[in-house]
Amino acid sequence: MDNKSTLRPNAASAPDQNPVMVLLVDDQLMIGEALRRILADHRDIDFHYCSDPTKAIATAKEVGPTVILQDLVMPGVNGLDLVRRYREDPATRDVPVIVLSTKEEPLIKSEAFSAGANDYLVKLPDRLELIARLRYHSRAYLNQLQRDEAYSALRESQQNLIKANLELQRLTKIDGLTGLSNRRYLDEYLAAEWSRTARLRLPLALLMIDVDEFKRYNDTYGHLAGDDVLKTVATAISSHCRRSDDLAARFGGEEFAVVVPEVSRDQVDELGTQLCRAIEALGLPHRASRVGGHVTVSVGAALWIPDEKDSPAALIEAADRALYQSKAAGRNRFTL
Ligand code: GH3
Ligand code: MG
Ligand code: MG
Ligand code: MG
Repeated sequence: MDNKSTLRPNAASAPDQNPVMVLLVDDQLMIGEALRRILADHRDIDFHYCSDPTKAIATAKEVGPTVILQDLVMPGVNGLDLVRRYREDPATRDVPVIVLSTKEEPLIKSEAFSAGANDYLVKLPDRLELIARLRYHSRAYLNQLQRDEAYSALRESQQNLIKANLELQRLTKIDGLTGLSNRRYLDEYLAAEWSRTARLRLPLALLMIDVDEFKRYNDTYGHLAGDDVLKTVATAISSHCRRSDDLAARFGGEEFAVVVPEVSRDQVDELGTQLCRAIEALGLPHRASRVGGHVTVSVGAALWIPDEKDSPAALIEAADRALYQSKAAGRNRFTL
């Protein structure tokens, strides 16, 4: 590439692919005309002119400049105040502003930069320098916009990642078939509640629920129909655990467990009895059941104020023994 052609400012060389949208705000029509002529030959530069400083912001909102050329001395409006207003308005806040002054004056320059200007040129600026600065500021502005977009895309993907992780975390606690908590989370929750209620000297209850004659159900209706029963029973169980501290879980197979902290013996009694009645009342046909014509459950519960020295396994074992008693007594019943 030869140097002369890169330095010659004409449309054909089009050295910059980014569009430069210039807005000149200057009360002197002569300046407007002069700059229009200077910039006319450049295909990448789109020139807009506003001679009325009171309309500068409105015009900027229409034009969407990538760089503003701003006169300082205008009737009725202080150019520096206008620069400050660009900085306050969200539409123009980040648009580069080149202040045009009639003289090279350090104090005015300093004030212009303090007001939020990005650059300073003396009228009438040299054509080459003006174009170079317009392109430079415009490119910096567009690059910044691109970085902002890339940044918000990054933030969005980070937020999606966080959401996905939370969802993953949630899924590790859930039983895939029934949507109740799984055994792993039940153990975790029970251990935590065991310690908490032990510390606070509060009662903790555990209910064990087992579907009656479920092997016969599968044998009669098939495993997939059996899965549907487990889902329906699970929904019925969780609808009876309305207190925020209650936790319903699939213990394994056709067995479920409910952790109920801070509860009285009467309340546990009522919950266990209700669960048996509610599931029988679902009216799910089970013609092979020796308990009756419908799907039923047996429930056992244990309740006491835990001792932190003991393990929650003791509570599970006691609830299991009560469940066995319900089975032995004929099923479809509750034992505490
Ligand atoms: P009981 O009244 O004494 O509880 O009798 P039961 O037949 O329910 O008990 P048993 O332990 O003999 O059989 C449990 C059955 O539950 C056997 C097993 O195939 C079935 N089962 C366990 N998990 C699932 C499951 O995820 N889906 C289906 N469809 N069946 C399951
Ligand atoms: Mg002026
Ligand atoms: Mg069982
Ligand atoms: Mg069973």
